[in-house]
Amino acid sequence: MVQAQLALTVLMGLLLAGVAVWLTRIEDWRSYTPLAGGGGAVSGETGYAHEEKPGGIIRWLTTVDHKDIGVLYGTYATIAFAVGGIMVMLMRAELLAPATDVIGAEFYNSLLTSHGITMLFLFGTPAIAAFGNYFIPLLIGADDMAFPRINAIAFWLLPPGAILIWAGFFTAPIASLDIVPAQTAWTMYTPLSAGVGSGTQANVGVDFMLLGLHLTGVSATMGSINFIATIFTERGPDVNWANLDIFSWTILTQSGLILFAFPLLGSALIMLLLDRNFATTFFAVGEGGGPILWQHLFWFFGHPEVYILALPPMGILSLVIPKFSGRKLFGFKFVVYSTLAIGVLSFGVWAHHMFATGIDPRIRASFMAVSLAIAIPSAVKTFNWITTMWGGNVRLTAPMLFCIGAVSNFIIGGVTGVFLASIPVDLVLHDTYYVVGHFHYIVMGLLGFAFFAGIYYWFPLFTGKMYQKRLAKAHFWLTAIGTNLTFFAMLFLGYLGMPRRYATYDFGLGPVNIITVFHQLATLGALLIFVGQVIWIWNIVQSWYEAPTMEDADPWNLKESGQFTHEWQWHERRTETAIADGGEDTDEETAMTDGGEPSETRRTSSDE
Ligand code: HEM
Ligand SMILES: [Cu+2]
Repeated sequence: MVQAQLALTVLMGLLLAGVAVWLTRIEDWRSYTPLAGGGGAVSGETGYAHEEKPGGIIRWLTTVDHKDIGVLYGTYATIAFAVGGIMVMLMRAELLAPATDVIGAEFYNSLLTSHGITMLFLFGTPAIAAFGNYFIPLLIGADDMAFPRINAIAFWLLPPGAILIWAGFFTAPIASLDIVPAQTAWTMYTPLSAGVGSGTQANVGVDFMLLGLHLTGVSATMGSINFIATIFTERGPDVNWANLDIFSWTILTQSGLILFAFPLLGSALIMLLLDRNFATTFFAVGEGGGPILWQHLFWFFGHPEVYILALPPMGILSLVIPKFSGRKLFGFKFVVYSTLAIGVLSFGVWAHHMFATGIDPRIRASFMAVSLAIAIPSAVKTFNWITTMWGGNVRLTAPMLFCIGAVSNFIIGGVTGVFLASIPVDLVLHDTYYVVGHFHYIVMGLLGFAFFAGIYYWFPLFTGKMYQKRLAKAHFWLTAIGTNLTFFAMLFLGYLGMPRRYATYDFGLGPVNIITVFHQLATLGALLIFVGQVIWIWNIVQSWYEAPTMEDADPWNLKESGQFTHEWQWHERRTETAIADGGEDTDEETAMTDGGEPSETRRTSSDE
């Protein structure tokens, strides 16, 4: 034992020495950062600072350029989306029939836990950070984020976070390690997750997951500080509070929410880790705060978290819808006010997740009132989106289709939320599939759709190319039909009394036949969504590599309606320099090592 530890220590020492040697051998790696040589980030010329970008993998490991970091976040989020999606396909396969006959209950529980955590923490937040990093500096006319290095650190905390969160799946096959994935569900309710006593989750896999979550929380907090500092201090000379774009407003509000919510999650996670490993009794039954304390702490973070995820996608909708309606966003000011109102109110509703726990009915009623109130600013946004389209010159491009889909889904998600916010209804529907249907209408129906709207809208800016429109429409219709099939079926399942988080519904009571049909419809819908996403990936990758480069920097005819905003102006400058440079026939090889972004290469070469 001692010898093994000694050997391990020596090995780790050698590894560290190796890393140190490797770092010194990378020739002058400091010069790759924008602040080197007199502060590139504050120099007037955008692009100048990144002249010395190294090629290949080193570039991506050392980059502090906001656009590169945006790409890293985006790639990371896409991988997490795929992992979470494959997990849920296995779960849907299990639910095709009442008995547990496909993957087994324990594995189902592990997948359920990881699916939720993956989609919220490894996909949702990073996907928003991808848009934020790439576009906020362009939208507000900044050269980069306020703290480029902190930006890079925030991203690089995420891969270890994912490895820890998924650790149990890698180690489970090695029986001697005895580390299995957590089965706590994403809410990690105690006493189940406290791991004290029989029948609870004492396995080290849970500790790994908690530590991984902690890393993602630190990452999100660092990112939010960066966004706040950037939007406050790095705006270009012609950008002020009165004409700040709507997406930046939502990112600013969201960052404020993160700043108050995520540190609280971090503290709660530490308390849980202490309860698990150091015999403290914060959440112990009958002592300390008890399991209800965990629920308060978790949901004080958890409800703001749902708006942390929802506000920036709402910002994307507010930004894209006017572009394809040929007119300005209706009631811009009120959309901003409603964003701020949601931000404030979202900290006053957390106990609507705890209506069924037996908390004081008077407290419960006040949470019901605030929860109903938060529907008002949400509805203000919805009406503003609809009024913007009303009588406008609507063009049904792929981004616009996804926007309309997102608004429609959000209406169903929001209305079901209002149902759940009223105590008597919630007491019937709590912990049924109705809740699952409600929040998936929002997380898939609003967030997912808004992300796709943003991706298609900015794809020409990002790659200088156009996606294949037919495939994009196929992607939309498969996703729209699949989403509504899956999650509307879940609303019915909830009414039928199907509890959530079960691997089986072979209960021997209740209308099992009808429940089976709705579960099968939900699985069919999930399959449609899955096929849609395969088409999406194919479209993006193939168009990126093979579509011809566009010379027109205004693919959406934004100039016509006077909406050729900052980021497109930047794109136009870039396109023009590239063409003046005769850069079209850039060597394919360099384009590839540059991360498949040929226009980037051309810009750099034109700067030299
Ligand atoms: C119109 C505003 C909304 C209202 C009034 C509302 C209300 C509620 C209520 C009362 C519950 C608890 C149901 C239960 O467990 O019995 C709930 C659950 C949930 N809501 Fe909403 N909601 C709203 C919007 C949103 C948004 C925008 C999101 C996500 C971005 C969201 C995500 C969730 C999630 C994830 C859960 C389930 C948490 C869990 O137990 O795992 N909701 N909602
Ligand atoms: Cu909530």
